[in-house]
Amino acid sequence: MQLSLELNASQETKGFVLLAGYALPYEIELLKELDQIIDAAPLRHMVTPGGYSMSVATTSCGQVGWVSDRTGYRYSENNPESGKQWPAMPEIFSSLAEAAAKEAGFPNFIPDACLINRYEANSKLSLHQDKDEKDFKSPIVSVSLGLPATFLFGGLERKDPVHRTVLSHGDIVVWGGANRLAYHGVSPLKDGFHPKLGNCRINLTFRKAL
Ligand code: MD3
Ligand code: FE
Repeated sequence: MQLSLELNASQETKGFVLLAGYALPYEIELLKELDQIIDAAPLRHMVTPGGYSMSVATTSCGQVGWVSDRTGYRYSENNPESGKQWPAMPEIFSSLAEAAAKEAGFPNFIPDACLINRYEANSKLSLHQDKDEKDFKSPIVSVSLGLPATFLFGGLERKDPVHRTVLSHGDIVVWGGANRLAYHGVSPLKDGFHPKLGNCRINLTFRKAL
């Protein structure tokens, strides 16, 4: 009881709940599933509506996947590259995301989409809001793997001040409530070598998109 009160208090002040190292016990299983997903639905640099190729390479698993092209951003039941459905969300992915959400005070979170982002040296994600999901009441759960990255966390308006936090291998962050629509991004990744993932960072974000 005491613990959950403290968690809620820290979520109130920082805008998110960081569960440091929460995914570490599952890293082998997560990476094995990740390999299979990437085999079936290769990572690729999607094109933005503005015509730029993203420096981050993405793929998805789950009922729907996030896609971007010249016509806009959306969730799609099929991978436009192959016409096939996205790989199913592995049980270890959904159970870990649900457990993390519960820990952060969201006991009813059931993700239907997992967006997978791969960062290499200099890959970045400019400040943006996640607004393509139908349901803003559900939190977003993010699992960081591989090289550390500086995560940028702003407010509800683009001009609001931005805070920085480093996210490392195995960290899980849960973003919900009022901060679900906060501006956020990732600073250009620094070159490096991670024993399990080599020269990249992979981020899994679990969403309720439908
Ligand atoms: C805070 N990904 O895919 S995950 C994205 O590390 C994205 O790859 C980042 O932003 C990454 O859209 C950050 C954490 C995250 C996701 C959604 C949020 C943080 C958020 C929505 C609101 C506030
Ligand atoms: Fe985002």
